[in-house]
Amino acid sequence: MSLLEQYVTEAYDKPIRDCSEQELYNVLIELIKDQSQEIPNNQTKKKLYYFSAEFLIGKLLSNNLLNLGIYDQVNDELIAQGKNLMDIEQAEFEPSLGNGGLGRLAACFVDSIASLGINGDGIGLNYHFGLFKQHFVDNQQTSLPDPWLEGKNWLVKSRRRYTVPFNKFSLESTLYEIDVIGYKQETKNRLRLFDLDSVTPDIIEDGINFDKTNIKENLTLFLYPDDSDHAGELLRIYQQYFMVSNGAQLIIDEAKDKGSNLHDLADYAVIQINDTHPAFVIPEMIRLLGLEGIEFDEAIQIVQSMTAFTNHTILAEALEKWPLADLEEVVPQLVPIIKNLDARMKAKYPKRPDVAIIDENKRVHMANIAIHFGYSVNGVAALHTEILKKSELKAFYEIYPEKFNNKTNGITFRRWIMDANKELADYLDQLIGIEWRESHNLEALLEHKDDEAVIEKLRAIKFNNKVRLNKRLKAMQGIEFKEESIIDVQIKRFHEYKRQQMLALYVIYKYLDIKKGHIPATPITIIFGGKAAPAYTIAQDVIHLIINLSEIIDNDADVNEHLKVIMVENYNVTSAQYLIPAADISEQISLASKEASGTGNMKFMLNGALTIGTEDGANVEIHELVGDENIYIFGKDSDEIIEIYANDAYDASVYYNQAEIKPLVDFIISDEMLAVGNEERLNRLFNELVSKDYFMTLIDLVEFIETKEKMYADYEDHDAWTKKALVNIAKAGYFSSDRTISDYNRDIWHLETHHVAMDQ
Ligand code: DL6
Repeated sequence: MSLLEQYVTEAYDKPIRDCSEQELYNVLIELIKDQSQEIPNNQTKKKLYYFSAEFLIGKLLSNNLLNLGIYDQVNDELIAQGKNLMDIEQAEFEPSLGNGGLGRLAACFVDSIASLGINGDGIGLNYHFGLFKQHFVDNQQTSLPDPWLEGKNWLVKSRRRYTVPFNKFSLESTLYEIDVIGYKQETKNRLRLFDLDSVTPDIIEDGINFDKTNIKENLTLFLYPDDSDHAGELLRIYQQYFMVSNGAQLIIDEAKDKGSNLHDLADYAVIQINDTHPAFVIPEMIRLLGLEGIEFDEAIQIVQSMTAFTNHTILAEALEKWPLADLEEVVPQLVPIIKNLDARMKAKYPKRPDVAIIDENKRVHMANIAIHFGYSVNGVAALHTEILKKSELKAFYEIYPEKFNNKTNGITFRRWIMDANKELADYLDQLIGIEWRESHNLEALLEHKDDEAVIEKLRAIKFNNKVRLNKRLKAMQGIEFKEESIIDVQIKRFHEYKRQQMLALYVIYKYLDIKKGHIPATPITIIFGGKAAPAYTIAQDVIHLIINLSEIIDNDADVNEHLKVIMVENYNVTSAQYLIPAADISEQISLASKEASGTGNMKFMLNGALTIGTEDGANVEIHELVGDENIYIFGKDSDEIIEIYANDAYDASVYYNQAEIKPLVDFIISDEMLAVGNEERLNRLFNELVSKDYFMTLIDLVEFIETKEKMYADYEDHDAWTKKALVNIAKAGYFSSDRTISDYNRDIWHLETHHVAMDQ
């Protein structure tokens, strides 16, 4: 009897073929958890603690089977019994513990850290309802709780509990852990998520609204609760402190268990702060070391020598600044420490208010704490790091040039090709051998660039992935597209700088052009996916515009045979795993200088989609790798955009009045649009675009349209197109997160590894 049969018999006393998908899921999760329990935790002396508000891990069933090395065995057995893993995985709820790129990066990183045999755990919070579940009503986004904890999940309750002191009360935490099984590794790591037993859904009123003042009952309900009012701001501070205080207590305990006297804590632990949300770990660790009898000056030194910071954005709004008064209200014990750190920096740099921790408005700059009192600051793509050095963090770069380094982001190939695109992965095995599964080096594929059979097979795989996506969209949203169409995808958080509104204006262009009788040679399907923050009105207006466009086009018999627009509901990691392998075109069209890196761009490339993009974030590095002929670059570059901002030289109305642009923008408030849409939302979006347009949608619009038209025309030469796709796949190896993590480890963490570092 196989292991799976044993588990099935014990749980349900019937053969595999008679079990439901749900029953098989229940059995498999237990089987995997038991197998993973057999694997010892990585016990090397020094350990990385990766602190992050988000870990967007996605479903884990397939990924864990893959990393345990039993995917094929289990899948074959299931197939023999008339079952398959993809159907079974439908029973798994996707953990909703992240928002976008930052959280997904953290998930790729924990996978790579474990797969390289590095001792490193993720530290975060166990949000019961995640970010939110997106649901469309009247062509608009609504937000609902996302109850991912229902049913069987991967969490294992630990016996560790800590007391976290707040101003008016203390809270005792519960720790849940998810095993992170590295790819074919002998040891494992953990994702450690702190929670509170008293948190309850009972206080949710409607949608995602709840009493923000009831901390004991709301603390870990949602990720990024609305902080547009005072109570919301305080709640964010409660969450952040709860995460870091628990994490810091855990670090001290684990180091002591291994024999640390805490003076040598930096020999046992290194902390990576993922963006500013966990930056309170610095004053908290100093405070805790003080309680352990370590002098203040020494505590600062210890913490500084073990803490590194990653910046993920140059948008000022995301560089958190908390009012000192809020900290007095929530965590008064941190205030004297932060004031002391601030006073030290003001004494050292008296003429540099731009590097102060507490500014003249008594706001605490979280990034500034992390930069002064950490030993490393990194950006996430070459261009991003240069922009940090030249402008956003210039003042700090002048003081601490040695702290700055770049770590271009990466993606885990285990999820983003081996799991998401099994047919392509298996075909690559046949073509270039299986070494790529460990090395992630796919360059050998280039030798097959002129092999017609290979080109044909790659196209067939792409088509099969379109069929797979179509089935899913039909099941999830009752939507179908033409499988022979060109699939053009923009999936990411909704934000004006990412310029989904520019692609929506292109849709309007194409719609009007088809109405004029210009029929595309191949039908076009343009797919959007992503959530807009509930307090971000304009981003929601853009979603509304897209859904309206989709309705107008669907109902227009002149156009619907040739153009389809789809807005994927509740876009998440699972839907990305269907969308990316099916895509022909990857939309990476942010305003240059604003996208720190992007990681979707890398996933599309790896799966053979061609990028249309600006010279922004990691697009620049993709461009360098694949060469001009295998990517479609357009628009102003980052130097030009930075200069325009510096001179306040953008006037949206000048662009709006151009003959090519005006009809497209006017269509937003046309009778046709107003017949299906909400007047207030559409007017607001129109006015924003013509009078403000802070992220310069219109500046690149004409060039964007020309580039898209060229791209669609090029698609008609299927062989030439697929050759370009092949080059993209072959060059994607650099963007493996194993390479990124090897770089972090080589330059920042200096931890033991049980895997030969990748040679790129
Ligand atoms: O570094 C991961 C990811 C980048 O790829 C994206 O370019 C960037 O937008 C994203 N940053 C954030 C910042 N969030 N906050 N707060 O998500 O990080």
